[in-house]
Amino acid sequence: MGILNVTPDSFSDGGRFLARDDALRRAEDMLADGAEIIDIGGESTRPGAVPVPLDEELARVIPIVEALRQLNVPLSVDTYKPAVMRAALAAGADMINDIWGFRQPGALDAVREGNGGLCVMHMLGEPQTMQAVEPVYGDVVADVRAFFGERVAALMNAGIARERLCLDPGYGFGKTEAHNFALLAHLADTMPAGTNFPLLVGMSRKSMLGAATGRKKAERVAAGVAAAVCAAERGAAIVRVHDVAPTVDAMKVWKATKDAARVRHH
Ligand code: 7PJ
Repeated sequence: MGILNVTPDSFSDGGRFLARDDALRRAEDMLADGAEIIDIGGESTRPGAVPVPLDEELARVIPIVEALRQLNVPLSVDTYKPAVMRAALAAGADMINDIWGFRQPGALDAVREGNGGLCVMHMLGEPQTMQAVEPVYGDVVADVRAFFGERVAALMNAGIARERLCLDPGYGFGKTEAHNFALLAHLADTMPAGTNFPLLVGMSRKSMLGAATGRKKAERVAAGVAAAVCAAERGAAIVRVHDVAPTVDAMKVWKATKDAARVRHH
């Protein structure tokens, strides 16, 4: 899954049409690099980021969904606002990726109809304040697993088919470095007992990689690729990244190794 930010700071400030052409070109590049899903986001959810008004998020995201449909690649929209979910699905989005795990009032109703994919992410607290005080868990892996169990039940009670869901531990969203690496090391254990949902992970350029390597955001590509391999080895089905080409190369090597491991006679 290639990340396509459509926030003003991610584009040359040349107005909506330039932004649209820019986004289309970036999406095409990610497809050429091997991305199989494009995740479009109109609001930065970085720790401390200021929320974007609804009208502004719609104006950023919906024209990009419409413009990218011609690429015939699954389109995901990263939003927690029910009105954006509805508009994105109506415009042809294939998936809604919600950092709030469909907990905002109206979110379940917004996605109930249709058969779009839904990514249920774990977050402790909210983006403005989640990293302001040290996040506390009993057992972070068990707590995330319990959260997933509760959200899956809520979604299914709303009449949403389980086949539409994937789960994401939400790296960096109300977690310390130790929490993030525990959730990577024990990724498969975040799955509620007896279930087998696809797992999505997003560690690309995040602070956990900086904590492990001492590197700044722009220098975390290799660290992110290593994290993606660790996640794939532990059962991740979808890896959400900025740096598609090196990640796809790594996934090809991981897959070739996995395939060879199944062959007993050599
Ligand atoms: C995530 C996300 C993530 C999912 C962001 C960033 C912050 N969606 N949206 N998982 N992170 N599903 O990319 O640094 O980890 S925005």
